Amino acid sequence: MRAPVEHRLEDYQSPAFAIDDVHLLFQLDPVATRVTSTLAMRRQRAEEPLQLNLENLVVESVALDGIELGESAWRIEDGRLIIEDVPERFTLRIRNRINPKENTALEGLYLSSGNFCTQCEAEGFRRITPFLDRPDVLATYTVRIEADKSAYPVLLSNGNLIEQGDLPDGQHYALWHDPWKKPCYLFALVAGDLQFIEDHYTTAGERDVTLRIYVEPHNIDRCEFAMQALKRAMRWDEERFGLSYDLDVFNIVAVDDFNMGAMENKSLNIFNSKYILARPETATDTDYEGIESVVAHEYFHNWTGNRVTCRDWFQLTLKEGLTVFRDQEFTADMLLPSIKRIQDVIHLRRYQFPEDAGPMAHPIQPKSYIKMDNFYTMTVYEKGAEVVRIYQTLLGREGFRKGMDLYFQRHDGQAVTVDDFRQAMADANGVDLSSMRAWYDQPGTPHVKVRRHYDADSQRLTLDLTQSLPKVGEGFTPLPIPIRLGLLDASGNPLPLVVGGEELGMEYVHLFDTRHQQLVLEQVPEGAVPALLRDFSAPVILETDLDDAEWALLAAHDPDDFLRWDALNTLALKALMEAVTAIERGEAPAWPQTYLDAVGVRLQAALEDPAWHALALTLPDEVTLGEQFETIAVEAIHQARKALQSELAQRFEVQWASIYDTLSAELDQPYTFNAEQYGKRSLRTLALHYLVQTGKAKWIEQALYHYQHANNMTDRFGALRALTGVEHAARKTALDDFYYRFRNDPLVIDKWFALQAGSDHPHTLEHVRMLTRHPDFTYTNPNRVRSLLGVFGQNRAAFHRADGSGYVFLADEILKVDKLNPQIAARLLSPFTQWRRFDTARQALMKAQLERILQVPSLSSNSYEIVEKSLTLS
Ligand code: B3K
Ligand code: ZN
Repeated sequence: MRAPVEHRLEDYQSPAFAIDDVHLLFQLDPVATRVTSTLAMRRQRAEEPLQLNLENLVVESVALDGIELGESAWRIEDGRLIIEDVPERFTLRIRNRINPKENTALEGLYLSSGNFCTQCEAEGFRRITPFLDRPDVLATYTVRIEADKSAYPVLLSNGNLIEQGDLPDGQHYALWHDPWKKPCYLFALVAGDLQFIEDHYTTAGERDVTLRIYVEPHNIDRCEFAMQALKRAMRWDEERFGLSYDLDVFNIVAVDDFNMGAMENKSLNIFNSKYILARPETATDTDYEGIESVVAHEYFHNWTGNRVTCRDWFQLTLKEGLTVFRDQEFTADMLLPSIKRIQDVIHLRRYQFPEDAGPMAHPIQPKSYIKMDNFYTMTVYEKGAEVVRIYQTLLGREGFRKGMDLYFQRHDGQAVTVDDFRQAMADANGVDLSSMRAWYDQPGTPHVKVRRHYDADSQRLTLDLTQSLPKVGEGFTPLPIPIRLGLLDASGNPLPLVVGGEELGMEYVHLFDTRHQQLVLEQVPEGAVPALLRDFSAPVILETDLDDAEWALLAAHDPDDFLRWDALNTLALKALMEAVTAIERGEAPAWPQTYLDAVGVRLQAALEDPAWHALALTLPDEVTLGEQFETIAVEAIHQARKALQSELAQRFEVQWASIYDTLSAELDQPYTFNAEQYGKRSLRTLALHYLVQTGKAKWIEQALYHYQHANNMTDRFGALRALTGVEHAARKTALDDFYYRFRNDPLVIDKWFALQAGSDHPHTLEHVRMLTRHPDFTYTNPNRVRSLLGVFGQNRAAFHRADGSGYVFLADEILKVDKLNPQIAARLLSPFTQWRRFDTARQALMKAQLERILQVPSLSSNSYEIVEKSLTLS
């Protein structure tokens, strides 16, 4: 059995050598690209040999200070090029060869639609040329690209274009220089037959920046929204954080084959085309929102990531948690803050909480890894962003800004740690934030239990607070948990908060930072209800002793948009949990009147705030519901949710119909992506879903009509989604039409695959199996693989079929992907990691597949790490 190397945070050593300057020459060829790298190097520690990382490349020659080294002076061992004797300062020149065409892992230099592109984070640069491939080695780069001019008219790299010209034999070249020191993971190169759109942005310091988005020629009419989003992001970062762009050019390139969403390479961002290309006919509101936030996210990295980078990969959340927080704040400002917050919390609970409860749980600063790529996780990104948000909650926006200013003042041009960030926040505000360390060191979602004691005589409401961290157990270190709270009287009117004789206003943030605490609220009238964790002020699971009537009061009256949503959601969850238990006992579910009444009230008011109501009237998803149980009862959960959906559909059919009609009239206008239309479309689509759930032919026909007459993808796809849930001829009519209409549009065809893979049709497994043989399915395009196999793995009913056939199918497919693209394969494994949560029969079936995968001798170390941890950790 292999012995994969585990990298540990505690083993960190600063680099033995510095690389001050890098010159790269690329002679591009699809199967045999030549790279010549000239490195100005400097020894930083005595008596150590020089060891450069390398992977999947052929070294042809090595020269030191201009003198060719014989084969005995260097050797390749365990992924390193080792040279024993080197002086204090020297120039190293390495020539090597790589094969971009065979590179299906999409790391390093590879081809996408025949164009060259790169992905180096985290450790892909070593697949381009031997290097000190670690983020704390910062250098300036000069890059010369030579390629066939007709096949690759566009040649791009980081920084400024210095020179370009023709060469003999139909070749040409371009010379790029990036004046900013950077780690090699931010290096990028693109060469291909591309067209661009251009725009300009003038910074606060009057710098004129040329902005370009490069795409394949047939996509040139889909870039404008991304360009405008980029300009909005540039403006916002200046206004909110005083951060301006620092070069005269900013280029974005969109490619079809990309492992992640996008990459923040210095001045040459490379994007998955999914996060650039949009036209109303092909992209949904969700797609538009995604594009705006990813464009902003990558742009924001220019400061949080590039100018100040990570010392090592254990610090990833330093740049990712912070940049996600920044893009969340940006989107909140562009759309509606409370809507964005609710969306983010739904997402966190749906994807991060299960990760934090399972075998892959890790602190936002992981302490060890086998493959770093496995740690680009919801925890590092989204929980990391929540932890950054805690600083802002504790320090206020102004205090947070002071901390950011000091962080850049101290660390611009450096590779630093999460501790440096925390220290800057603390020093800028003159406070001690050392207890925040606990958020970085411990895995798992904290639980906060609240029990109330009311004393009518003294008018005191005592909140008994207990925190725990089940993932860590008894020995956990208490976390500083900010609880934003308010108080409502029995009729829902806000009450002032009085603590220790002091009036604290209508809302305040209580810092709960020990295992137990009592918070005594004074002058509290009988029947008052505390509103806890407004705005989701910390990423915790809150367990209160509020009853349904109190939740309903909060749902109706709390001034905080998030908490009102959360209260209604809690009522829905409670109703669904009882229904699951009933179904398991063989009984029919009974729906609590309090909840049904609360929904009725919301429906009356829905048109006043469509966006919020679309979120509030959507039932919790099956995964979030499953998280409420020790053992996930797949069928009962599925049935309970379906039953409640049809209950709400039938009971409120008249209201849904009226909402649908009113919004249809209001939306009879050309499509624009803005908060208002977005909200209206969401609510109208939801209404249509419920109407279709009544099972009445007239509503199915209406959905088909809606599908056929839509003037934008949001509406068309919304109707199609409603139809894929029903057994009716309209389902096939619409699906077939959709395919033929968009068969030449890969991003839309991804939706077509995803819809079928996520469907709750009883034959979904058979459909998905057939779709793997569809001419448009390919194992080499990550978007397509995710659309079919990724979505299938998330489909509770289909993947978890009781006979285990879903498990066998997905395991087989993952093994195929693993041979081509280990990073993607490792991600597809994620539904298997949850195996301990299911009934014993399913556990055995899932475990058998994990064991089978582990036996495969050629298994990638990416997949090995996930499978091995899933089997051994809980
Ligand atoms: N920093 C990149 C992610 C790179 C992933 C490498 N496996 C995208 C982002 O977070 O902006
Ligand atoms: Zn990022």
